[in-house]
Amino acid sequence: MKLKRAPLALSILSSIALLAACGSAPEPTVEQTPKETGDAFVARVNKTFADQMPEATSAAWLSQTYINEDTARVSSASSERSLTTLNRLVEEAKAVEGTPMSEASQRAVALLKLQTSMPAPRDPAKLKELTEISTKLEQAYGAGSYCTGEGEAKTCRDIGELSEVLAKSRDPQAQKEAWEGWHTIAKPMKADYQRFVELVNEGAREMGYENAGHMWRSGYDMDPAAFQQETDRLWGQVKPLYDQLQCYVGDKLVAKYGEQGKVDGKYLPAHLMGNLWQQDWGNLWDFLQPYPGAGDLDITSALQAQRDALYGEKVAKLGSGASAEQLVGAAREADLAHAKQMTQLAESFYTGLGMPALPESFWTKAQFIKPRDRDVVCHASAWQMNPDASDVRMKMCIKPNEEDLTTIYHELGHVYYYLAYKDQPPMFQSGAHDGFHEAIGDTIVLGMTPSYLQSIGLIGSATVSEEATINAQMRMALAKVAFLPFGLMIDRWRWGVFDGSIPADQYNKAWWDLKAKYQGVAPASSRGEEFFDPGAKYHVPGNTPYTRYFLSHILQFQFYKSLCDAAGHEGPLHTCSYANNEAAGEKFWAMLQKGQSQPWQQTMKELTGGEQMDASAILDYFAPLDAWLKEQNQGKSCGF
Ligand code: X8Z
Ligand code: ZN
Repeated sequence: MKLKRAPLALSILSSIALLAACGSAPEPTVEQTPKETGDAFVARVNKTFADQMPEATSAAWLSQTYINEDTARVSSASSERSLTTLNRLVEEAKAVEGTPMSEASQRAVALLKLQTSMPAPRDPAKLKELTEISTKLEQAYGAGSYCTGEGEAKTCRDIGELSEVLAKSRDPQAQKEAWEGWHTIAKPMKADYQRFVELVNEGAREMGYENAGHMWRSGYDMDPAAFQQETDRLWGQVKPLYDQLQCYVGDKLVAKYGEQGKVDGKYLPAHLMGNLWQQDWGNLWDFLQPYPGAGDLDITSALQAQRDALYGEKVAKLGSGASAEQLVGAAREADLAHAKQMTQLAESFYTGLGMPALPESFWTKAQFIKPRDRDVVCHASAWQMNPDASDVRMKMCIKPNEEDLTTIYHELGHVYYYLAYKDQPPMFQSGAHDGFHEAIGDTIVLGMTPSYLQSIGLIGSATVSEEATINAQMRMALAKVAFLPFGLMIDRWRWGVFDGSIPADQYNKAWWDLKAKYQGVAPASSRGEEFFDPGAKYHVPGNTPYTRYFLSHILQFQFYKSLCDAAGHEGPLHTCSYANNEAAGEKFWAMLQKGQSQPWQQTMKELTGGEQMDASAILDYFAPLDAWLKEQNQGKSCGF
């Protein structure tokens, strides 16, 4: 995740270089106060962002890794300063708009207003209120836990523990309780969120947008209305594949749970999907795998066994007289050592492509596992702390399972983007668009074929058979295809909230209408307006735009295909691994280095040869599974 776009930055030197590159500005006459040229203005903006960045990122890091009132105060104050500065610069930019300046400066000026996803009102009191609400919402999510019982008997479970129930328990009652339990944390957020919407809309309007959603859609080097249509077009391309998967899975749920396996005979029940938000169905592998035993893909068991072995070694060293406290300490040490080991594994994929090793400070400053002594935001994120990217971090609460392993690859994708574009001026230190940023690590994950997994010792053997292929495809589809409509619906909801077509007294109804429409998912019992279910998903209280993930799930297959071409792969797309291929690595790195310095269409062209986002690569990849699903679903009543 990109930071809440606390402005990014680079060095003063590069700002001066930018200044020297200009030359088209008119000489000021003697009588006039010298007017700042567009190029000089952009250089000043870059320097301002560079100067602010370390303090702003440290304040945000603290408020997410030590949740308390003090860090909330410091973080809100810091974001108040950054947003006030941004508003001032946006105002000052008007003086240079339309005057002669370099192409790069023109682009920078056009991008200035989009430096935050939280446009703030000019009124200082409202701006302050907005930063406080935003910190409060994010910390409330991070500290969220579900408690039952009273007094001595009171027990609380956090997001990790509740997620574990959905992943592992197959008792519908226990799953429903865990799912509903987590959603209780969001109820108190509703009033704050409503106010948040009013405030960001005011900020967006003052910057010349219709509302905050319109502003979000304006960040794609194309007309915002055309962008919205683009997302519809892409969804139209992949929907038939999703529908097949939804039908197959619904059937399996009914086979497992009987009538409770579907809601109203067609929807997937929200609490039975192995994930709090039904965005990834991989945890249901035990009863969804097409051919049990065809190809061993149980990565979670392998990781768990590695971690347990580390723990065993530490316990053995302690000897038979170890105290309970020492054993707890040994478990913590094993958790941390193993989490770092998982991260090194991910790093080795990147270095295998010729990319640099992570800086030493990454290993001491990142948060790998959940601290025991305080609340933190466990939702995974990657951080560029300073303009020269000498301090880059990841923040996770890693557990030894497949989902977290792939999330590490995802986060390192962000980190490698930071490292690659560090020499761009601050204004261009960003993804070609936000979907690109989200797609990097996932493109790496697509290169983790069964034979690669075998080569790194995570699976015993990479079976080659048609059945093993379908198994491997299903494993990928439960993560990637299941995600697609979820990636779309979150911002369909927020765009409606921001433009007023979803009023506050219909927040929850609209949420579930969209979940039904796009995902074919429904809650087991009714969720009225007393709930605020959107708040139970990090990106809503965290105010992270979400369409980026939908785009990423299309783009990563396009990127994968290009890297496979660069690696000289022949044969079906899904069999390609470009691991350790330096030609693929060079092509990837060249794209990352461009950052946001040019329209994404150009960057796309340089990597893929085309200028459009397009779903043909993902469809090509899943062609074997698609054919198989159609056969399985024949004669069944599909559709929702
Ligand atoms: O939020 C994330 C990353 C951080 S950018 C862990 N993702 C989305 C989510 O968890 O909802 C990655 C996939 C989708
Ligand atoms: Zn991400």
